Amino acid sequence: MSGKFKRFETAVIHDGYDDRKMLGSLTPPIFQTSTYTFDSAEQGERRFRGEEEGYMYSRLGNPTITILEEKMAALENGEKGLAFGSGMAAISAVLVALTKANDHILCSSGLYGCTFGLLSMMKEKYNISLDFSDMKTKEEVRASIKPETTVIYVETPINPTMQLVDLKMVAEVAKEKGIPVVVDNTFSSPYLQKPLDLGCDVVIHSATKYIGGHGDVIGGLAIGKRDFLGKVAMTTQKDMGGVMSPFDAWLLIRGLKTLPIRMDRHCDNAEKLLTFLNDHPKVNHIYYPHDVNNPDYHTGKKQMKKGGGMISFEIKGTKQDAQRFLNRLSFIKLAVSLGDAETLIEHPATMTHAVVPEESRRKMGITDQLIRLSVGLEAWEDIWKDLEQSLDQI
Ligand code: LCS
Repeated sequence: MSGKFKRFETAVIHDGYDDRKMLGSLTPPIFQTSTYTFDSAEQGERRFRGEEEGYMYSRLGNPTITILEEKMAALENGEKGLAFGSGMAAISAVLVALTKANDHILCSSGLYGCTFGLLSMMKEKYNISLDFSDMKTKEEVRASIKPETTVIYVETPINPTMQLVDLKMVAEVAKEKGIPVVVDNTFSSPYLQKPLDLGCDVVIHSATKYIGGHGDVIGGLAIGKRDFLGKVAMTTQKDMGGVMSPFDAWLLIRGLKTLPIRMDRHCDNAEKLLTFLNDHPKVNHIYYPHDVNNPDYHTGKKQMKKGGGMISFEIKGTKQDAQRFLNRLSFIKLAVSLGDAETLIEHPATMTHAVVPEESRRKMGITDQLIRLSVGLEAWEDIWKDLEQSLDQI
């Protein structure tokens, strides 16, 4: 851990915050201010020149947000964190900072729908070329790298197919060529997986998910080297302006305190459900990182502390059968997003990944029968009872 505390459970609560500097306030104050006063014109000049530390304007920095950024940097073992108004704001700020017209981006074989949308827009507007690779071996990664490759962008586990990419292996190949590896760590959170420790360069989170954990915030984070994120802060973050609100930072700091406890429960519930789903005659394929039948099982065991709270599976039948199954659930919520206390379920082909053209969707393995389950914190017996009664009706 790069912060004060070695153990995750302590760091998540205490790192990044010093109550002595905040009049003894146990919880961080919300600095609900847009701007900051200067003692003198000269001080204002020094701050804008970067010669003196201090706040100037909340798009350029805010003390509540700084607490969240420092906490996340400590948890991911990074030098610096930056908070954004959404996961997509974080992804776009990082990718625009790392590319220029005519560059090439090498991506994992699947991506969250809006990330795919963003990259498609960059391709169309700036002639940035894209390749998607399974990244199963060093040779496969090397073969996909071009002289104009400036970023390797990886999701693992991949939303929603749960395929995995060996981050250490990809980072080793990228190092040979001096190409930065950006990893979307949303599905794992730093509690389960630490891409920077495996040699990757930038970690991204949709903080909307496990970091917040309560379904009440949209937010994003990027963590990495001080130099690079300092550059992002003063260019694509400052000038495109996708910043977080202080109140949302406060909610995320609060959510983070229970991340290890929540994550343990998400994972334990998922492992229980896996067994029952495996045995149900209406369930076809199951995709889960720590499932022994998963072809990426060894990668999952190597780089993820536990299997996570996300399970995808295919319904035996048609698209209509999959939709009927979703419609007949009782307390499980039919909703996109993930990582909340409530169990959420969705249909990727028509919801989160509807923007991906059908052919690309098929290549990614997103069929009309695929269901994505974000396992919540309820009693697993109740979650299974609800899934089972609906599966039995197909
Ligand atoms: N990265 C991943 C892996 C995601 O799953 C999402 C959102 C994002 C980035 C974008 O984050 P946002 O801007 O929404 O904070 N994923 C969603 C999903 O699977 N269902 O609804 C949103």
